[in-house]
Amino acid sequence: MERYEPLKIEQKWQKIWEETKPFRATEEPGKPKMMLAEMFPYPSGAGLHVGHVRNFTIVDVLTRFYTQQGLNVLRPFGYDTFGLPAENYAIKTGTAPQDVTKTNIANFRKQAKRLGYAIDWNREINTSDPEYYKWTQWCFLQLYKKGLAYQKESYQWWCPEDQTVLANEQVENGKCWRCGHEVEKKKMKQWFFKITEYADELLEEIDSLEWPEKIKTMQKNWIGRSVGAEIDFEVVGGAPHITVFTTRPDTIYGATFLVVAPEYTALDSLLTDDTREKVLDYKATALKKSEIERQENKEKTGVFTGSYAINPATKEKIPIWVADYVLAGYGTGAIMAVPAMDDRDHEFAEKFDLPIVETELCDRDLFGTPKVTYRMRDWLISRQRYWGCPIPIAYDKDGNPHPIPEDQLPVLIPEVDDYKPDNSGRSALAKAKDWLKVTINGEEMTRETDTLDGYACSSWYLWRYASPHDEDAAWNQDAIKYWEPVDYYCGGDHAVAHLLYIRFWCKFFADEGYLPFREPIKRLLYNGYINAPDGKKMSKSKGNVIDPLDVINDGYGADTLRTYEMFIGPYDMDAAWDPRSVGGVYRFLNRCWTLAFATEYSRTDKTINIRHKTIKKVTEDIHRYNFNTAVAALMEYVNELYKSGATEEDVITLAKLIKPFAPHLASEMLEKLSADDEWPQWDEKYLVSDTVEVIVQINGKLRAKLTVSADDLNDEKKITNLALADEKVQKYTKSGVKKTIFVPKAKLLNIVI
Ligand code: ANZ
Repeated sequence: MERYEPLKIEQKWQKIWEETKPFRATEEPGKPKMMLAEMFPYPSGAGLHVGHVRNFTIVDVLTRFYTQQGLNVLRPFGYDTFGLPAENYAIKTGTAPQDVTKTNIANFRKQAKRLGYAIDWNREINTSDPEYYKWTQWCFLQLYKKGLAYQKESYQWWCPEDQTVLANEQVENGKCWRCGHEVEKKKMKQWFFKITEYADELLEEIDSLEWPEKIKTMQKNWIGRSVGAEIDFEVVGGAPHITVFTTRPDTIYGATFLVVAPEYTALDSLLTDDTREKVLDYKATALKKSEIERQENKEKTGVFTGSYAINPATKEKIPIWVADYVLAGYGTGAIMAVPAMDDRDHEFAEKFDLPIVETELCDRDLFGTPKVTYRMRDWLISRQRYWGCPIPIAYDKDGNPHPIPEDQLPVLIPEVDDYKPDNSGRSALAKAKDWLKVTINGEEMTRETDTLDGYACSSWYLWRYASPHDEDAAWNQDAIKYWEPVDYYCGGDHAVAHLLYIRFWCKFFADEGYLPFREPIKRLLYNGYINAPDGKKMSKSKGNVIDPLDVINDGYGADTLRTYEMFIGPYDMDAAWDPRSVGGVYRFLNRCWTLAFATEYSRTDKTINIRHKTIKKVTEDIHRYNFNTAVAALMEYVNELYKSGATEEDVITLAKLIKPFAPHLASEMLEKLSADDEWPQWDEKYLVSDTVEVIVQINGKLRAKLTVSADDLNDEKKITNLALADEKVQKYTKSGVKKTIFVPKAKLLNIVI
């Protein structure tokens, strides 16, 4: 080869890796392990985008780095394949989601291979593969057996466009996260996982994790622990009493009215013929608002129910109102309003002319019973979708749910002709008439037609990676003990939902004896987004999307793309794509190639200091995830080698250090130099920087010479202190120093006495 030809080099090494499978991982008891994974992608039809490449390359850099350091490394790969895009496409075109998924996975796999990732392709998983979702169903049944999967009738966010229920975190500003359509509230029977059972532990163990503080705080706020009391208020006229949740039971003497949420279950019992219509109108309006809107600091709204309660402290009759600033799913959905103490209540009292009474505080424990409440709700998991994991439940004649026996798993997704949900909002599974019928213990039953939230499928996939082909268990005990918990997990999304759900399942399965650890992910890297060159989000409609495969095929190659995406900025910050900088990285790799293939090596080792300095810098930077500065240090090193002349050892070191970023080029260089890829070590003795001599004059006469580090020439204070501490200087300065003048260029310090 006469010049750097990335496409040729990359093809050669990818073929070698395909054949020799160097990234296959097997348990080696006694040898230290390292497991790394990215948040597995949804394989969309559009293929990999630059965001995937950033995410995957971070994991790849760490994978190769630790492999070169001699650890037993596992880096698997998978696809999160259930979900709406494939189903919507199926509804539109009639193509089976199974087929679309297969095509998309093949494309993703090809592209990931084209990027040279060090993946153990023997551990590839796909959540819509029956071999996989059989075990998702098994997981559901374990939760069901322990009462942690249950059904409840409740108001749910409903997207009329997608015809599906949405969880709270899938509603963004009152709109569906997928399609952007305004959402509504609808009362339905739904399946939930009882994540609240683990609220305390989920909260307490956050601090032990090596996760970004930002994510830890988001999870804490999401769980939202609140310590207070529940207090019962009798209702005048015999309607059921109202229980309020308060964090300030000591303010009860100032409670001059009660407020219940519009969704309050016993609302009807509070209404009178005079108030009913007005209250129900109000309720209808309130149901259309999102919780976020209801908590915004807008003018308060509300109506009087017509009923009164008795304040157990003052024994006074106080009115009961309904208002949407009280939320249904929090606490008990009812509050005691203390307008003298609480701003929201104060505003409400002023607007509706309700009494505001200043009182003394009482003992917190006088009224009610202590109670801890969480902002987090149970996890709503049923979806009225076809393209999801079927919930393994069937109903008898009376409508009672029964689990599908484990030996009848998987409950396969039936083929249908038409993927549209039926008019009642049930998924297309309801149209598979034969499939619907099932016999359990000799009794005819009807299958559940809801499927599981995709987050259920991703709540255990990291454990499947330990033994992806196990036919007898979701995960193998020996394998999981060796490989997990995951050492590094990298993604740029799902700070709360996925990362909380997987922690919840981990704790549950640890309690059941299936996992030997209680936290699934030791270290989390939360990477930033890559934006278009104009700084805007990349999107097809704006026509500003950079296709990573174009960058490769334009001749730059995968190594340039990978190295560029690590160089683009701190990994956890958003960054804008810069085509000129891509060219710069390409030229840098070109220079590396030239050093290995078209350079006469220098025989004097003038670069020993910078070589050791670079080894240290790159090693420590990768440890601290400072991938961008590691690349910058390598660029500086190459500049220095061009200036001072490179030895063979310099170039071998360069190839080893650059291998995590540009593995094809590095492999080519190491082959040429007949060197292995073992990570190089630095020796501290070469790290001292050059020294210079500073002349010290006292009243114009030379009195001393100081030997200082060249870096210290920028530090006037340090040089002055060194001089004043010098024995020879001190002989002359006993009478005191009037002033000092330092001239760095002349390496001269003047002392006036
Ligand atoms: C009386 C009171 C007096 C309150 C006072 C606060 C201050 P956190 O800290 O967020 O848990 N509250 C209770 N349930 C509610 C609901 N479903 N919707 C809206 N507000 C609700 O807040 C708990 C406090 O928020 C509770 O304590 C209650 O008001 C209100 F000086 O009760 B407090």
